[in-house]
Amino acid sequence: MNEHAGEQGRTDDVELDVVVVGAGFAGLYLLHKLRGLGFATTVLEQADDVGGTWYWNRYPGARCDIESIDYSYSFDPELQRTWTWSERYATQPEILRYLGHVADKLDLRRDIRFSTRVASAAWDEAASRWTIRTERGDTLRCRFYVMATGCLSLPKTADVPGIDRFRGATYYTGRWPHEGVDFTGKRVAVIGTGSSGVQSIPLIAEQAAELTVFQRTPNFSRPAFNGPVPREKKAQFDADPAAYREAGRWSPIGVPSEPTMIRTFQVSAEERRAVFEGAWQSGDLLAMGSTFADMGTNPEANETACEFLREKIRSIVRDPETAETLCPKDHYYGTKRPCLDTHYFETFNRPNVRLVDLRRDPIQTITETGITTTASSFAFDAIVFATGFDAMTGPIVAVDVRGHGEQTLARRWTDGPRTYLGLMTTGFPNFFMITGPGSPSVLSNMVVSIEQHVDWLSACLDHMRARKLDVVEPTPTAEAGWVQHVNDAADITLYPRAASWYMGANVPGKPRVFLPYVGGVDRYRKICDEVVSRDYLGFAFDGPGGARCHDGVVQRLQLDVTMVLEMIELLGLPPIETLPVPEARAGMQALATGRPPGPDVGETRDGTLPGAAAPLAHRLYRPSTPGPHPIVVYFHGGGWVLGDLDADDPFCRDLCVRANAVVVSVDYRHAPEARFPAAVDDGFAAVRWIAANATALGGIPGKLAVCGWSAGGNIAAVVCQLARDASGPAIAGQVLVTPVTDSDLTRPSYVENGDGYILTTALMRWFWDHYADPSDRSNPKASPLRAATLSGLPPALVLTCEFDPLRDEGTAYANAMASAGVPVEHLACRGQIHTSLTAVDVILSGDHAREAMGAALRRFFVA
Ligand code: N01
Repeated sequence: MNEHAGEQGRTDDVELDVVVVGAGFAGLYLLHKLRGLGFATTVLEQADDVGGTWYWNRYPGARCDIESIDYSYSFDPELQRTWTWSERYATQPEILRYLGHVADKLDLRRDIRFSTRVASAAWDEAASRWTIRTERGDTLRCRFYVMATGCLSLPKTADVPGIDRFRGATYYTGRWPHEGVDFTGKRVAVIGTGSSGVQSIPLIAEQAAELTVFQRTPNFSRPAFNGPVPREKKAQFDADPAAYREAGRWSPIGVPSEPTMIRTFQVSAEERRAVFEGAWQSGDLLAMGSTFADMGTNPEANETACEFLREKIRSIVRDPETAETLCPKDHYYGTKRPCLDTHYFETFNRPNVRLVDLRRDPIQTITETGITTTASSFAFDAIVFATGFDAMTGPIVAVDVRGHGEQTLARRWTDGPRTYLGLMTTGFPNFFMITGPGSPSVLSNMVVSIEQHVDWLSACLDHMRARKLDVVEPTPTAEAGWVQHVNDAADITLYPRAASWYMGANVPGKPRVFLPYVGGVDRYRKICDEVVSRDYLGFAFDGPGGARCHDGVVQRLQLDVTMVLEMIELLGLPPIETLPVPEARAGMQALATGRPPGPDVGETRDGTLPGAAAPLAHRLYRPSTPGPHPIVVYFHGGGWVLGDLDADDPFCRDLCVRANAVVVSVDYRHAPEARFPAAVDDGFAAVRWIAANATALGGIPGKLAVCGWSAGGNIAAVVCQLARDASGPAIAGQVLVTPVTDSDLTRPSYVENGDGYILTTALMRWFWDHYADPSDRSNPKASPLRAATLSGLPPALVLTCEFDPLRDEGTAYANAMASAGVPVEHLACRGQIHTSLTAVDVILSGDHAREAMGAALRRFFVA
């Protein structure tokens, strides 16, 4: 098998184009692809055969948990036609046979050096080459070095004391003996209840005399209902394999699916149960997390799924105490990798199986004869470690990789991995990773993600060759932008809350960083394609063809903002400013239906109050905490033309809860029916009346602040100036959310963001035209930035958004107030658009801004 076995310590004369490490799913396809493009490529593989993870993980019960039809290559239609999976979820031996078959069919073995482990890789700056040294003493020189080493390939060092003392047999699920293990008549311990433990425990229990499972963290698991490939799925695939594969490539997980838009609490408890039961019965790993749109982001929603799954465990496991110990309670569903099993929980009903809860009774030490916990001592003939892997970064930094200036990758990633697209890292030219940290990888069907990376990388090398470019490296700007985006995207989910291997939490001392990219395979693919179409944005090339670099950040919007913009685009709505006003108003109302309602408050009450010319409608929101409360007078957005009491209702609820204040939302008169200065005059009249009637409203006299969004922010700002000039009423503070402060539509933020982010320059012009005559627009009551002085105004929180035409005037107002001596906090919200901050439970990445508003208001009221 290993044609180089007898040639240890050789130095290759041939300069290779590419050296690939690893002959699993990734390395095999990469070799095939690069060879097809005419690149001289060698694969180095530490095992003595192909297979990667499927070579090593031979423990009983090992099988895939993405259906085999999906968990297989798509690049070769003939392979697809001629290979038939025998089961829905193929066993490890069958997957290994498949990879062996692929290697034979494509004649790959001749370019793979087996039993060859890479010891070091160093970038030779002068020659623009990598020098690879193997533990056998071989030296190879190549232009490109690719680690296709897998995300879960380096078993974690077993951090259990006394491990070397044990005189019985020890096994690691990730390094299982090829000849198999016979546990018949043996007393066996299994440590670990992740996927490997969950798959192997039922089979070990069937064989062993006694099995003791040592569980530190219970895991969510559902039955796989394995069997023949489901007829419906096969029919769907066979009908049009190419279309089926394409649907997988453009799906969030890499498996064809129809994501739901329905949120958990939009349906009744009974309906919810039925949906969860359907997911349970499906035997599909991805089904539970896809039941409702907010499973991955809303803790209360996720908890309903967790409780459903716990009830299932309680219904299967007969001993109530054991059942309770097996119920996961310290993490949300999906935040640690869930499992699919075959009779896992049933196994704990067997008389020869017992469960030790390490949270209650931790291991003190492994002894010569067994395991001693704080409460008991157990004797064993064998111990199985199903303790997992140093995931994603482990296999990469395990090799001594040195880039520019001899810097090692391990040192560069001391605080966590930094990559551009999970493909490359700065300082390490011509060094690529397949499914590296910062790519969807382990959150997806790995084979689909592998194929995408291999295709992208091969196209990149081809592009370089065609343009006589020798060296490629990501720019620091592009990498920093991507790292930021990966973290921002994770932060809107529940993932970072769990101590999982996704977070590096399973390896002592490893930095806690969320490792994969949560944006989905489809979005990620789109981003990678965009990078190419923008002349390899963020990559710097050099070579005889010249130096070239289109520097920049590919994904600057927050992930959820992008998703909302895409959804709006799908609706294909006409631009608001092309509509007659009544239609524009009706359109805005229609858009608001079906959005999340915002949090519950103690009470809402609609009424009227005196305006400048006529009574105004208002809605009062009262917190559920005992009053009286301070009062926030709120002015909705809508360019003085659109909007009503319902328009910002979820935002008012959110403000009420976060500030623990009564919020009075005032529906001022709108243009064009009532033009400038009707809206601000109404705003001031309302504030005066509310201040005078604070006690009757359940408020605390003297504790009143104003808040407004967009045109409502304009009203709030003007009201503060009018109150100052009229010597009352006293306003404790102002929260101006992306406010209109000036009528100048030529600032850079208008130029940069005037189109494509919902509030456009054209729409803003339409608003101004409806609201105020040109001659009135420089009046400080229309453009508060132009006031003679801004001193003496109440303390302010001004929020601006990066992709908002109004960004610069908001910033200017914050700066001008600060210069005039007003205490000002300015929160510039990265990656957000004009409509982000009021979109409660829709733009979750705006939560920190809403929290800042609540905190500022609470501060104003204390002062
Ligand atoms: O590893 P894991 P795995 N003392 O890290 C426990 C993929 N995979 O090999 O959670 C006591 O999930 C640890 O406890 P805790 C899949 O992506 C797929 O099972 O850290 N216990 C945990 O229970 C999977 O997620 C398949 O508190 C210790 C367990 O060991 C990933 O590989 C099959 C301990 C480790 O679970 C890893 O799965 C198998 C200690 N010192 C794997 N150290 C398929 O089905 C660790 N543990 C495709």
